[in-house]
Amino acid sequence: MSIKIDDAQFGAVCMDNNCHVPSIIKALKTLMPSEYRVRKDRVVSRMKRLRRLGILPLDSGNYVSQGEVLKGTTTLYDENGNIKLQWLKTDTEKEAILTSFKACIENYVEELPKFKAKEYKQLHTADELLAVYPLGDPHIGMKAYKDEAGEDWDLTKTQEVICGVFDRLVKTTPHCKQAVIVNLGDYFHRDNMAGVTERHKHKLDTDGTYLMMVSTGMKIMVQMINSALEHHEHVRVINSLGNHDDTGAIFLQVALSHMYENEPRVQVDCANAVFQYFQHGTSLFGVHHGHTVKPDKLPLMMATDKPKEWGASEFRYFLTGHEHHEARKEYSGCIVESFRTLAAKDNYAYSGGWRAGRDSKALVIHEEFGEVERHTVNIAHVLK
Ligand SMILES: [Mn+2]
Repeated sequence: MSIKIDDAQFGAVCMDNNCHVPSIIKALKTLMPSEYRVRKDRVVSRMKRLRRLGILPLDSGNYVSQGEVLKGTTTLYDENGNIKLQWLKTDTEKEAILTSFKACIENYVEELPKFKAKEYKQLHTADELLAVYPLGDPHIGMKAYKDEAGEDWDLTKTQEVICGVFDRLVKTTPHCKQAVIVNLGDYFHRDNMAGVTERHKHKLDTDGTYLMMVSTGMKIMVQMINSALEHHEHVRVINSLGNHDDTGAIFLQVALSHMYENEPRVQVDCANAVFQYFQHGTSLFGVHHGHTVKPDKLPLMMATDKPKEWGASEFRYFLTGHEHHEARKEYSGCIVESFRTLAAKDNYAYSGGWRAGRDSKALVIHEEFGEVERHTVNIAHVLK
């Protein structure tokens, strides 16, 4: 880094040395560190510039007035060579241009609308808002290898990513009094010691033992609930049954409900059903993993399952997972949405050509107006 001396400091040195160039050079050499190179031509040209700016006096001791542009000087010397008189010639044309610019700018400012101060009014109070955190197919316990699936993925990485994304989502979501963590199913990747799918017995790519998977899954869920409790007064937890964790999801529900038994701020739903519902003001939500009913059937199913709630609600949403990609379709009376997963692609998904992006969302629901905003945290944000 080059060492510099600013105009004010340089001007002070000049004044201290009566604008005598050899003395200024000597002073600068003493004042500045040894790396600073003092050159006579630069000192002289800088003094000239500071005289034009009115920072340093001219030979006569006169200063150039601010706003005037120095064009030249006429000097009268006495018989001993001392200055008797000095006339400053300023450029009136340039002065006129500067004056007109100034007037022009002032004119523009005057023409711009001037707004009256407005009192700050919060649009929604926290009491009216619910934060919904849908967790798309976490697949905890899945293993992927970079060589065959494009990315290394294991229990450690899963924990790091899910907790990191969730923490960021909670912190960026507005202050909502209530929150619902909605596990959309396939929270756990496998549902048995053998590590095969229950229905078709396909061999799954798994990381660690069954115990290690359950232990990591519990740690992640507890971390998310505790993180949500720091930001929301009340946290509800809904766990959907997925095709990868038909029994694991039930164990998860029961274990969590016992763990938070003495915490009135946490409610854990226990339901041995693939459809679950919750309400917030005029909004009705359905939750379904997506493995037993297609999206287009869900709205009418909601109306049949919950006729009173359907009638009393104005906004209806069905949250699903299973597909691992983003899809949102509005049907008559209900929007069905599937959410992305944060999990990497295993060899099966990679080889099958699935290439969906990975992120997690928080939906903000107003008790009267339904969804009013949503926040997204892209996986790239926490992998950086
Ligand atoms: Mn899945």
